[in-house]
Amino acid sequence: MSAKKCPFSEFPDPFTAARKAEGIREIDDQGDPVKMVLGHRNVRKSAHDWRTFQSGARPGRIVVPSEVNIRDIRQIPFETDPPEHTAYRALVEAWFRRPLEEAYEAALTELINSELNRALNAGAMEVVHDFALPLQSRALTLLLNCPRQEAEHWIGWGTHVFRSDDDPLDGGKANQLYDYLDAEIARAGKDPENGTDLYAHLLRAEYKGRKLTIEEIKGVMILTFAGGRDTVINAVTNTLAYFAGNPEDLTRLKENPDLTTRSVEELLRYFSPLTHMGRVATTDAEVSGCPVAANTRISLAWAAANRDPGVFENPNEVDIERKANPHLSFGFGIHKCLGAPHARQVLKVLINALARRVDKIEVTDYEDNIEQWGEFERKVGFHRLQIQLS
Ligand code: EMZ
Repeated sequence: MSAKKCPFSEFPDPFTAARKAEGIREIDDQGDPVKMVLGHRNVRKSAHDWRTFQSGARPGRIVVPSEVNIRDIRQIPFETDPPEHTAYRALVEAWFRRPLEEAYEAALTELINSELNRALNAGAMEVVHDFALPLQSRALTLLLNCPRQEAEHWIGWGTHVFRSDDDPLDGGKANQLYDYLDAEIARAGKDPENGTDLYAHLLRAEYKGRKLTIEEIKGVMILTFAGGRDTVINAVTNTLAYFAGNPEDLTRLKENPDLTTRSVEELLRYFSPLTHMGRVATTDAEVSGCPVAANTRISLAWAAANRDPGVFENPNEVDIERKANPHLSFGFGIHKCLGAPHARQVLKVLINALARRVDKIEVTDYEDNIEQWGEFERKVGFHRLQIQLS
């Protein structure tokens, strides 16, 4: 759809040839290989088959890069399987759908508008650290239903809770989140009956006829902090880069705000903020004609599936009016992203605010964030995106 091509707003698909050839490709991850599943159909099929491809192996093992060496707390419900998964998920499902309520959307709109005021007043800014990170952190206070002020503390943790600039697996860094959560759970534990935040909600919850343990509560909270951090930051940053490179689409949204919902889905498909997520085979299996041995890992490459030409016409083009859009950016099956309603609202409100209030976004400098997965190099976002806004 977009006529003009700008290098900064392009997110090329590195999987085209391998997806077409075998549809699966093995990569090494710290000596524990992963077979990346690349085609839309097989990604969905494997995600659906939770009996064969499990999530509740050792904590950290389904994440790629594996986090087994830096944490032993199970993230919940993410690293569990049925029947536990079903029961855990039931405890948090309604809470994570609160973003769809009117009052939540109104608060998010106020929040995002004030972030945008700040940006417009400044004129120039670095999007990743000065816009996306504070926006993600402050918006998260709505999901936790905790004081906005808490975010100031989280902003200091940077764009990822388990990764730092020089260490992609920073166990020491994880401890600051864990210590913070211990203190917050203890605080909420003083008056769980009257608390209105997510901690109090979890402290009151009944799991199979008993209260959750502190370890379980921590498991849910770690996921809440970690799962939607770099992903949302990338989605927000990439959205600004996209409209900088494709101003005609911002104009179309100004003229037709009804396109917002479809734009959100299409940008999510195109950006695929989470490249893939692993599973561990419980038995010898076969995917895309390739044997997968018991106790080895596959990964469900959402990003590759989202560019499958068998499912998406012109998969490498952004079409903000794209109709059928069965993208897998939030995963698929029973583990489908819990934070999706929140993330979708953030993008919807952001795009609305940009369309109403911004005339021009100009990129003055940038540094791509390129992930390396075996032979594949994938741009997932930016380390730095300097823009001018008016
Ligand atoms: C895990 C993961 C969840 C993991 C949906 O993704 O996000 C990653 O960023 C974290 O490192 O621990 O929470």
